[in-house]
Amino acid sequence: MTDVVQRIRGGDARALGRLLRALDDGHEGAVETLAALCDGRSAARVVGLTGIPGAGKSTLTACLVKAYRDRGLRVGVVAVDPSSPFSGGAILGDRIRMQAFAGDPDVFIRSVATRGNLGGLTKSCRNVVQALSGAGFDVVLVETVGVGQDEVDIVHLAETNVVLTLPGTGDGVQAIKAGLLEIADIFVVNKADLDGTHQAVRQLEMLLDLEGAERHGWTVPVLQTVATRAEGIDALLTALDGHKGHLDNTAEGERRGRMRAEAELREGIHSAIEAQVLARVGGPDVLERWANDVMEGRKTVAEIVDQVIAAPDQEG
Ligand SMILES: Nc1nc2c(ncn2[C@@H]2O[C@H](COP(=O)(O)OP(=O)(O)OP(=O)(O)O)[C@@H](O)[C@H]2O)c(=O)[nH]1
Ligand SMILES: [Mg+2]
Repeated sequence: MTDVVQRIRGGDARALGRLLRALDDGHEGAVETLAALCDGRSAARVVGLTGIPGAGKSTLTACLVKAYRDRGLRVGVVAVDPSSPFSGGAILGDRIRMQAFAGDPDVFIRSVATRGNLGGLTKSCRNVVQALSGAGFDVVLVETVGVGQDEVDIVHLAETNVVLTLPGTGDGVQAIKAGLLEIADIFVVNKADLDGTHQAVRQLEMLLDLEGAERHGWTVPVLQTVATRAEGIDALLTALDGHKGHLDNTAEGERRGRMRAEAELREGIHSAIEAQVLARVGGPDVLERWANDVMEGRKTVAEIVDQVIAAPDQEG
């Protein structure tokens, strides 16, 4: 076992942070270190928190961190792009909220940015989730806004997905439009201190009824929380435990595990082939030149793709 692996398992947060950076930067040996770290380790419980901007995901995440810490569990948090243009300044709020856990070696928080993430957002998040598992964290909470394909992919990293909405202005429906109805294992109407909570809950329950509330033997509950006052957290934990039990005791857990493995394989193959093909035609820099060709109408994307696929191996 390498020194790094030993240090990370021993709770060295800096070593863990360095490994995560090395993975993002594609440093040599990083993938092997991750594999060694995860070797023989049981996977962490991964819970996704998704919902429209400002629904209270970060506030609720902080509540869950505290609740799991009270159970004596080690908790990791992956926040996808907390600096999203929607949230305007929310990152400061996140910092303040998470300050409560500063200095707690059993809480590890990592932000993953959407922009400038060449290796792919999902891959980057998966690396963090896996590294946290290997490092011995019991629970990993993944916060994402859940809009756009990348983020919808990310929700598949979690075993259980909590979808947040908030009362009023038809936002509940908005979340569903964003394709979140299908991925919700638990619905939470947060900000239940505001007017319209009851309607929002009813609206969601009706939508779930319409699509047949039973999914592989699981009935999606619609809960209410006031994250700023840590209200409703016990019921949420109970629902999370219930869903975990459902996954463990039915074929659903295995089905989802297989789906996750399949997605990871597809992604791995995709990036390996891309790297191979680009290396054959002279490296990733050619993309810029080709993009210009497309922009200026010299070639179509289809023509370039055909040409790339047909290109012979370069010597050396
Ligand atoms: N009234 C009320 N406000 C809340 C509640 N939960 C969170 N808030 C407030 O709502 C705002 C947004 O909360 P966040 O936790 O940052 O929401 P978020 O979903 O993480 O937001 P983004 O990450 O920007 O998408 C903050 O000002 C919170 O204090 C709640 O239960 N009731
Ligand atoms: Mg947030």
